[in-house]
Amino acid sequence: MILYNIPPSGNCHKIRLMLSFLKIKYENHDLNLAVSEQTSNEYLKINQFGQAPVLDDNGTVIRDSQAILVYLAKKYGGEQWWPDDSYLLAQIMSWLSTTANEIQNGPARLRLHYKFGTEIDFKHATDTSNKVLDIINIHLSDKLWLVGSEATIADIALYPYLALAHEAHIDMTLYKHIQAWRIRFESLPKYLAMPGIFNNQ
Ligand SMILES: N[C@@H](CCC(=O)N[C@@H](CS)C(=O)NCC(=O)O)C(=O)O
Repeated sequence: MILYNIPPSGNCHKIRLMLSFLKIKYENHDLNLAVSEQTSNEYLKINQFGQAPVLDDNGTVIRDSQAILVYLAKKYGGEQWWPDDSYLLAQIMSWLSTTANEIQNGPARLRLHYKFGTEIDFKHATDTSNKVLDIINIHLSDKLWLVGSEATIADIALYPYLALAHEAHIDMTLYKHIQAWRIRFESLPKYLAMPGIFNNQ
């Protein structure tokens, strides 16, 4: 199995976490952004969007962090990571959608701006971020995990950009239920950090 990876990417970190939780060994391929490897002809054959993460599981190639989480959960995860119950699965998928939309367009975009200098629609990113963080915080006020009684790929999908929110200049002390969830998540066996997560909390 090969993971096409960008080290500071929260999207890639979802997959690094999932592979660690599942104790799957893999070969890591860091994309060389300095030479725009992500837009090289060779890489565009792997992912025409020119993005990471991509997982190559013995010739089965999957792009998009949410899709890769689903693939790994279903193929290698068992009942905890891919529950049989339709409603549980639907709830997990709803949080994967939230990650791909509101988290990506809110906290992740703000981080892109502050950490990497990308120009963004600041008001839209801030409004999106405030709204989604409030919703998640209230959702977690009476729950240990986003869905059901154990960590699922919904938690993995949300974790990196919430844990990196200080790099987006977001004051996470406002969201105490997210902070408590974050500590629970970081106590899971085989949890893996990434640079930035434990700086300046
Ligand atoms: N929807 C995709 C988004 C992937 C994405 O935006 N990847 C970024 C890193 S976080 C990337 O590859 N950026 C390189 C570029 O766009 O040049 C996913 O969830 O995997």
